[in-house]
Amino acid sequence: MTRRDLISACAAAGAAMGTVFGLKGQAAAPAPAPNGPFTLPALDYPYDALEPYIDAQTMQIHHDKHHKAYVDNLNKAVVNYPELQKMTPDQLMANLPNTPEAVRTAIRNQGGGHANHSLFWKTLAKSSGSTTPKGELAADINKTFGGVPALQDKLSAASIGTFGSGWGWLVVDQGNLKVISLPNQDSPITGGAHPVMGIDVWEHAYYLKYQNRRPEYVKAIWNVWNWDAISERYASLKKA
Ligand code: MN3
Repeated sequence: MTRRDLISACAAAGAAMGTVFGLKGQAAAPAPAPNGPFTLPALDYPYDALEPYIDAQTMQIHHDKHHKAYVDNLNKAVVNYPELQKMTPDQLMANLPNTPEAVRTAIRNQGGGHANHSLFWKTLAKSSGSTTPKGELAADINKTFGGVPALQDKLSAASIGTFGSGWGWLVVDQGNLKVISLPNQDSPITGGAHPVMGIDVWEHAYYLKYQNRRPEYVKAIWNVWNWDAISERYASLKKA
């Protein structure tokens, strides 16, 4: 019997078995990913809204593929944990040390990815609205850093200097503005801080347009901040 014959014989036997068990034509697929409780938020703007600073293809893949994968994998991670299913992504991050050990790493990575990107999209905008921080955020940036250019230097340096994949963050920590860098999808919330804005320096965020030129991407992103949304977020964080 040649190899080809063997394969046909096995296929025939398989088909016969399939008929017996009523599985004819049914592909052996893994269990589908649950559709919830976490869902991919829609972008508030078209993929090309941030051109030429962040290109449309990067936005599409970043949102539709990368962020979606975090959501899908988070849903898989919580499938046996009804108490985790009821939490918001931010609550998951705050309670990470108390989550079941079996899924803690998945929650940290996938839940962090979901929380971080959900914030990220909201802090970006096409060029309309305020081009500088407003209100309390503007006042506190001046007080803490000496102005927006100084914040830009500091947050850019923290982002560019992140080794490998991670984020540079502007956070509120104990009532004070601070710039930090965190690896992977670790959330500032797990460390007790509240993210105001962050720069995603995973290569998926910039590689199609900027390749290895991370500093160019980090410089470009300062053209597309949604300062209205970031300032409002800061005001509500201060109130809370
Ligand atoms: Mn990303």
